[in-house]
Formats: sequence, C-alpha cells, structure tokens
Amino acid sequence: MNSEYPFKISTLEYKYDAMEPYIDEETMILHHDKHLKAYIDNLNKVLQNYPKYHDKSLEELLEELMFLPYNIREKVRNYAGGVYNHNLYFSQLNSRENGVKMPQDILKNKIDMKYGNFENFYNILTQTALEVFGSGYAWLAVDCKCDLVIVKTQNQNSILEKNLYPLMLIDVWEHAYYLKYKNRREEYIDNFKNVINCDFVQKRLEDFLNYKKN
Ligand code: MN3
Repeated sequence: MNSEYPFKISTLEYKYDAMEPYIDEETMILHHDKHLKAYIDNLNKVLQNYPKYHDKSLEELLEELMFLPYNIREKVRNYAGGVYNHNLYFSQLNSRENGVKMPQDILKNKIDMKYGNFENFYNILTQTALEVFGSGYAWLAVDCKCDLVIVKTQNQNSILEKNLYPLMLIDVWEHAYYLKYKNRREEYIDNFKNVINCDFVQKRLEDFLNYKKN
C-alpha cells in the first residue's frame, strides 16, 4: 500500500482461502476486493479536490481530523478509518500453512501480567467485541505508559483518536462474518483466535516499545 494519495489496494500475502475453515474464501474475497476497495476509492474521491492533503498519510489524516475542513471531516473519518482498520485487519491474519501463532516472549509476558493468561485475555476481548452495538471493532492496543488495553470502537472510527497504538483488532461488522456465521457473532469471534498471527502482533509491540525508548 502506498502511504499517501492516491491510495491503492495492496494484494494479500496469502490466498483467499488461507483462513478456512475459520473465515471462508468468499467472505475474504468480498471483504478485501469489494469492501476495502470501496473505502479506498471513496477516500481518494473525497481528497481529489483537496491537494493540500495529498501528502498526508492515513495516520496523519486520522490524527489531524479536527484540522480538516468541516465538510470532509466525517467522510475522511469513515473512509480513511476504513482503510486503516482494514489494512491492519488483513495484515494481522495468519495463513494456516504457517501453523498456529501463539503469543511468545514479551507479548506473552505482557498478556500474562495483565490478564493472567491467553485464555482469560481472549475472554475479555470476546466480551468487548460482543458489546459492540452495531458495527465496529474490538482491539488489543498499547497506551502511552506501554500498558496493554482492550477497547472497542464504533463504525470505522480510528483508535488513533484515543491516543492508543493498535496491536490487533477483530472486525465485528457483519460483512466480516455474516456469510458463514449468520447471526452467530460469538462463534466467529471464538474462531478468530485461530487466525491471529501473534508474531505480527508481537512485532508491532516491539516497534512501539523501541519507539518509546528513543
Ligand atoms: Mn470489515
């Protein structure tokens, strides 16, 4: 993905069926090629007539929302948020060919310290995801004191607005699971733990901690 306007969709680093049986191929195709593509196209359309913002990254657009012209602010929040959230969503997934990637090292230590163990952590994440009313996300993030936090956001709002650095997220918009799971959101969330690439999550945590150190 290029880092500024015009934003372009990047191809997945795994096959569309790589998350079977937990996330089905048809959902992956629609989610990536149609839903994410639409957010990218809409964001580019909104920014088209605002060259002043053509050198801004997604992060900059989302962190500086209040400085954007009022008439495009809500659209940028929805579309840039949609692109940012989905980029992270697709990047964090682990192809089954790689085997299950459980937390290790510093990620495991931090999860165990804060939540006792992975199972307990995932229960809290699940409850948070189930509490999202309508569409949104449940996140594992890290705050400015380097503590892990579990939070939820609505719609495509950005977690960056909360001054949190995201490590991973569960998309609980119906488009993420409805074809396979119908109204069984809890089953989708429970299965989701099998497709998280914890190596990727750990790398994000390490990057953040190194950044804070410098
Ligand atoms: Mn989605």
